[in-house]
Amino acid sequence: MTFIQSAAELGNQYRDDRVLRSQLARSLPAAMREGIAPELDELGAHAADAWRRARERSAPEPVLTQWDSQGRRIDRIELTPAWHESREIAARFGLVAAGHEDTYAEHARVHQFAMVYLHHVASAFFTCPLAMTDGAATCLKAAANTELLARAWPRYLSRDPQTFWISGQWMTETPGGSDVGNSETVARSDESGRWRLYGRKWFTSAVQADTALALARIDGAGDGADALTLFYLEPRDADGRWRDLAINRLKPKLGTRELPSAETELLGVPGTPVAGVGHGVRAIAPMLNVTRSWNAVCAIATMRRAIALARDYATRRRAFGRLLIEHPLHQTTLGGMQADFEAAFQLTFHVAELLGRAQHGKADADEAALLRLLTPLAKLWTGKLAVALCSEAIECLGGAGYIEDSGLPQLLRDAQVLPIWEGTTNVLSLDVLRVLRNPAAFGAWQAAFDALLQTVDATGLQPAAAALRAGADELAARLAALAAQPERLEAAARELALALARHFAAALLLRQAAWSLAHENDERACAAARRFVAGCTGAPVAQADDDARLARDA
Ligand code: MFK
Repeated sequence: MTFIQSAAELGNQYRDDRVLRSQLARSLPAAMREGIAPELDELGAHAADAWRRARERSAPEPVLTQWDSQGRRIDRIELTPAWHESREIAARFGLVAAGHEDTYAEHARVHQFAMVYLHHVASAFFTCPLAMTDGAATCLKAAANTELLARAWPRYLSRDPQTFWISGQWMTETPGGSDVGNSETVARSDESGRWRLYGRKWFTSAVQADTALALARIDGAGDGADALTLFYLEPRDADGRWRDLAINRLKPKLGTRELPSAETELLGVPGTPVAGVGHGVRAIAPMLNVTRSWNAVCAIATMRRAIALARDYATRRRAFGRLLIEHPLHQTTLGGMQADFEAAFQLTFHVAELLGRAQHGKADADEAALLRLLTPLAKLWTGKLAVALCSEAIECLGGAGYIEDSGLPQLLRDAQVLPIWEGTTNVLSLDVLRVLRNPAAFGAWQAAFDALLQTVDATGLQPAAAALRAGADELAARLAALAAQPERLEAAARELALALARHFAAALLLRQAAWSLAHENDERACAAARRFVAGCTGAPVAQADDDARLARDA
C-alpha cells in the first residue's frame, strides 16, 4: 500500500483562536462578549467550511462580457459564487454597519474587526469593497455632506442584502499610482450644470460597486494633489446599465483573482462633489485611514490561516522518526511565526480600539495622534509580515504546500497585494514621517508605550520589558539624531517605521501576556511576548520551552 499523507485541516476558526478570544476577554465588557459570541462562532464555522469547499473545486474568476449578441456595448461582469455569498454575509452580519452603529459604542470597531478577521479568507477578498464602503461612509460623514449622507449612508450600513450598497475608491491612474497628484481625470460641468468625469481609471477594484469615490481635476484647476476634487458617483442606472463609462478589461493579477479589478474609461459619468471643490486628497484621507486599518485586519487573518494550516500539518506529518511538531528546529520555526502573528494581532486590534474610541468621541488628543501614527505603522508592517508568513507556511508543508490545491499558493498570492494597495510600504513609511512632523505624535507613542510597560508586573516578563525599554530608548535617540537630516531620515524611513511598529506591538503583547497570565492562568502569550521581544531587540530573553509551547499553541 502506498502511504498517503493526510492533508492539513481547519476547525472552527473562532473556537480554535486563543489569541482572538483572549483579546476580546481583556478588552470587551463581559455582557458584550457573550452577546457577540454566537455570530463569531458562526463566522468561525463558516470559515472552516468555506476553506473545505474551496479545496474541492478549481478557483473561479469573474468574467467580463463587453458586447451582447446584437453588438451593443454592455460590459457585464459575472461575479463568482463566493462573491455572491459574501455580499449576503456582509449585510447579514453587518460587516460595515457594525463599525458605525452605536450598539457597542466605542467597542464597535473591535466587534466589527473581529468579524472581518474571521471572515476575510472565506470572503475571497470581498473584504476589499467592504473596506472601501466603510471608508466611503467615513468620508461622507467627515465631509458632513447631508445630501449624500441621506442617500448613501443607510445603504452602506444596511443589514438587508437587497438594499445593501458597496462602494469603490477610484484613485489610481496611469501617471498617478502612489503620486495621486498626477491624476489626469477631468471634471466638466454639462449644460444642465451637472459635473461629469472624463479620463481613465487604471486600477478600479470591485468595479461593479454601487457607488464610487473618485478624484478628478475640475477643468482649469491647477496642477498637483490639492487641485483635485473628490466626487461621489453612482456609475450604473436603476437598470444596472453603466452611465457613460466603459470597462476596457479586467486586470490579469497575480492574486485576488475573484476580485474584479478593472481598467475603466470615464466618458462623462456624472458625479457630485463630496467636500466642496479642491483639497481632494485631504477629503479622501479618512477613507485611506479606514481601508488601511482593514488591510491590517486582513493581513493578520491571512497570517493566522497560514499558521493554523502549518501547525495542523506538523501534528500529522512524520519525518525522521517523529512528528514535525516534535522536532526542535520545526518548533523554532512555528514558534517564531506564532510570536510574530501575536504581536501583529495586538497592534492591529489596538488600532481598532483607538478607531472606535475616536469615532465615538472617547479619544483624547493623544489617542487621536497615536491612532494617526499607528494606522500606517500597522498597515505597512502587517502587510509585509503576511507575505513572509505565508511563504514560511508553504515551506512548513514542503512540496505539498507548493501544490495549488493545498490552498497555500493562493494564500501567498493574495497576501502579496497587502503591502501594495492602499499605499506601498515605502509610501506608508513616508506617511509615517509626515505624521512625525507633528512632535505630539511621537510624544503620544512614547507616553502610551511607557504606560503599557507599567502594566507588566509578572516576574517572568521583566527581562523582556527591560530589553524592550532599552530598544525604544535607542530608537528615540536615532530619530532625534536624524531629525535635522531630511535625506538620511527619508532613506531610513522604512527601517524606522518597522522598528516603531514592532516596539509598540511588543509593548502591547507584553500587556496582553501579563493580563492573560493573571486572569486566564495562561502562559502562552508570555511565551509569545518573550520570543517576539528577543527577535525584535536581539536580547536573549526567551525561555527554553517558549518555542515548543508556541508551536503547539498548548
Ligand atoms: C482587504 C483590505 C482592504 C483594502 C481595500 C483596498 C482597495 C484598493 C483600492 C485602491 O484604491 S488602492 C490605491 C490606493 N492609493 C493610495 O493609497 C495612494 C498612495 N499615496 C499616498 O498615500 C500619498 O501619500 C497621498 C496621495 C495620500 C498624498 O500624497 P501628496 O500628493 O504628497 O499629498 P500631501 O500634500 O502630502 O497631502 C495632502 C493632504 O492630505 C495633507 O493635508 P493638508 O492639505 O491639510 O496639509 C496631508 O496631511 C493629508 N493626508 C495625506 N495622507 C493622509 C492625510 N491626512 C490624513 N491621513 C492620511 N493618511
